[in-house]
Parts: sequence; C-alpha cells; structure tokens
Amino acid sequence: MSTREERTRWFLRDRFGLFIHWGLYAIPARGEWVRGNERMSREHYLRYFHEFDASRYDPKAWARAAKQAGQKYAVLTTKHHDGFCLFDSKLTDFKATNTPAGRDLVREYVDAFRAEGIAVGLYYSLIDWHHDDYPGYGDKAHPDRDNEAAKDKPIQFDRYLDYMHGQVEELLTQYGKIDIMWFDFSYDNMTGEKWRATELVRKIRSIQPDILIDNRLGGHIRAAEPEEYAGDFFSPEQIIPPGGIVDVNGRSIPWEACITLNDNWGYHSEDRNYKSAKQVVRTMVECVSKNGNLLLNVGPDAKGEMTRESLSVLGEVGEWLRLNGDSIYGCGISELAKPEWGRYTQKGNLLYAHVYDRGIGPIYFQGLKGKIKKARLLRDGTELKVEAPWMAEEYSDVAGGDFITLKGAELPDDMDT
Ligand code: FUL
Repeated sequence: MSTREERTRWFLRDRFGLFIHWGLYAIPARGEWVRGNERMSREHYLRYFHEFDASRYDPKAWARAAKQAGQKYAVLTTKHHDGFCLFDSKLTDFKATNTPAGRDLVREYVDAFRAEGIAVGLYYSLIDWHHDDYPGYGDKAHPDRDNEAAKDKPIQFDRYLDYMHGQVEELLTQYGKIDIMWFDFSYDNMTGEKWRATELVRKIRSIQPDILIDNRLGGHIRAAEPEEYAGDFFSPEQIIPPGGIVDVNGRSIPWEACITLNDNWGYHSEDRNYKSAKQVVRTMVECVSKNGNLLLNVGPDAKGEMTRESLSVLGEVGEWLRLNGDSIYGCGISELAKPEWGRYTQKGNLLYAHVYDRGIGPIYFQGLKGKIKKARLLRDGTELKVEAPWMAEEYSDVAGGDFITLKGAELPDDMDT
C-alpha cells in the first residue's frame, strides 16, 4: 500500500483546487445549511426535490472554467448534510435521478473533469438530515427531530452506518478512478470509530489504493498517528493556519485551506461579497508560502450555472497563474523569514519573491548577500538588476542582504509581481 508521502505527492505539487457546493439548497438560495438553519420540515424541503431540474448543468463548462483558472483538482458535494444525492445511489430514492433532472450528475462531473485532465474529488457528508437512522446534529440541524413524533422514533445508527459505507462504496466503484474522498465532518464525540472509520478507510483503500482522504473522519493526523483513519491531509476551513501545520516532530503535514469565494458555500442569491482576484491570488500565495493548498469554493445556482462574478474572478486568477504559475505549482515554504514587502515561495534553489509592497526603494533580500545568481521578472522574463545601489552597500553589509532594482518605477502587477 502506498504511504501518505507517496499519495500526496501530486496534491502538494498541484496546490490549487475548485470546491463546488451544489444541491437542492441552491433553489431557496440561502446557503447549503438552509434546511437546518430554518428548521424546514421534510415536506417543505421535498418541494425542492420535485423541482430540481439542473437545466443548465454543464459540467464541461465548469471543467473548462477550472482549467482556465489554473485549478488542477476539484471536489464536488455528492451528498451534503441535507442527505440529497447528486448520484444514482441504489440505497436511496432521495437522489438526482428521481428529480426532474433525471440523471446521474456525479457521473457527468467526473467525466467532464477527467477529460480536462483535472483530478477528481468527491465530498460526502457524514451528517444526514434526511436519513431516519441519523441521530441528528444538534436540534437545529435536524429539523425532523424537533417534531414530537420523530423524536420518539427508535434510531438504529448502525443502519445509517451501513447506508453511509454502502454509498461510499458506490461512489468509489462506479466512476473509475477517484483522487480525493472528502468527508464532512466529525463533531463532539461523533468521531473516528463512531463512523466505523477503520473499517471504512480499509474498504476505501482496498478499492482505490491511491486515493487521498481528508481528516474529517476524525483522526489526529497531527500527532503522527497510524495512517488508518487519520487522513492524508488537514482541512482548515476559512482560515490559513498561521504557522502552517506540523506534526509532533515538527515536520510539515499536507494541508488544504478550503475557502469560499463569497460568504457562502452553497448558492446564496443575495451574497455579493465576492473576494477579488487579488485577494484570491494572495490567499493562494499565503497557503503555498506555508506549504499548503487552496481549495476555492463556488456555489452554482439552482439551474447549475456558476455566477458571473465567480467566473470572472476565476478567469482573472487564471490569467495571473498563466504568467506566474511557476511560483505556485511545485512550490512550498522557503527557509527564509517572511520578507517585509510580501511573501516567498520556493522550489529547490529557485526563490520566488511575491512583491506586494515595493515601497520607494529597491527590494531588499535579507540574508541573501552574494547568494543571488540572477533575478528575473516571472511574468515576462525581464532581467532584473541585483545590486547594492548608492549608499545601500553600507547597509547591505550590516544587514547581510542584497538589493534588487526593478526597472521602471511601478510594480508591473498590483496583485502580486
Ligand atoms: C462545513 C459544512 O458544514 C459546510 O456546509 C461546508 O460544507 C464546509 C466545507 O464544511 O463544515
């Protein structure tokens, strides 16, 4: 069996992925938690099930957008907390094939992304507000448990676990090679063996030996536990861990920050708070400068289209990556301290200086005196001068740095040069 180090090699090289939250909740358009947050009854929610037609679902267009954005892998919600399945599961009727959409939407997603050479991940929620044998995650999150009749229903949790394990098996046997299994999530004492995690992970690895599994089944990857269900990578949500993530021995652990493009995972029709391309680029650089990945989320609308704003930001980020991708793919943390003017990423003896704030003078490279063989502007290959300008020599000697003079007074790119 492959080791975590072998399995994660491509992942640590590829650095940038697309997260897609899509399901029935795109119809009420108030985010993917809408059923739980608003305590919607099953009946109310079923309205969306009878209406979901995915009439503009074109995963090839999604895949093209991801490719142009420079994203190397994708993760789609095959089932979120509401329990609705985008795939044709034999184990439930609550699935896309039984809606007006009438087709297996996961199959089309997998095929489209594969065809663009993008690695394919599947998100699967451990929480399930639809399944009768799911105990609920807090009152708020399981509306059915709020009504008296449902409260007294005896629950056989093992039945749910059989169902959940069975669906994972379906997902991993029916769509060819899958690159990432993204579980969501453990909480309180619902963690690890409560999900029969060892059994589940063994099964997953026997079907797809090289698949990556996130850490949300509840393992403690950090404590260098056995790899059983500890997972292959950490999944910090809406944050970038300040010092990256290291294990008990101080070694860097693979991680991926998942971050929304606006303020919601699932489609929210009133949420216009989109991050700019500049913010996304800098977030991605921040992750890579700490040895992490960025999984950037978009929430397509009820018909299946990504919003204009999402597509436009993805396009701009892609244009930046087209010119500057060498400073992201295959790169990681630098041993040098974070510079005052921006960030470093590094690949072997190539150091990438992401200049955010040039200030008024030349750019100073602390600790690199005499070590810079040459410097080039990444976006167009322009030669940059490495020198100690007048007066700087003296300070350079004191501080042990070199100065790089950029030709021209302006930074060529306001996002990140
Ligand atoms: C969370 C979920 O509850 C959110 O809805 C979202 O899927 C996020 C990625 O994980 O914990």
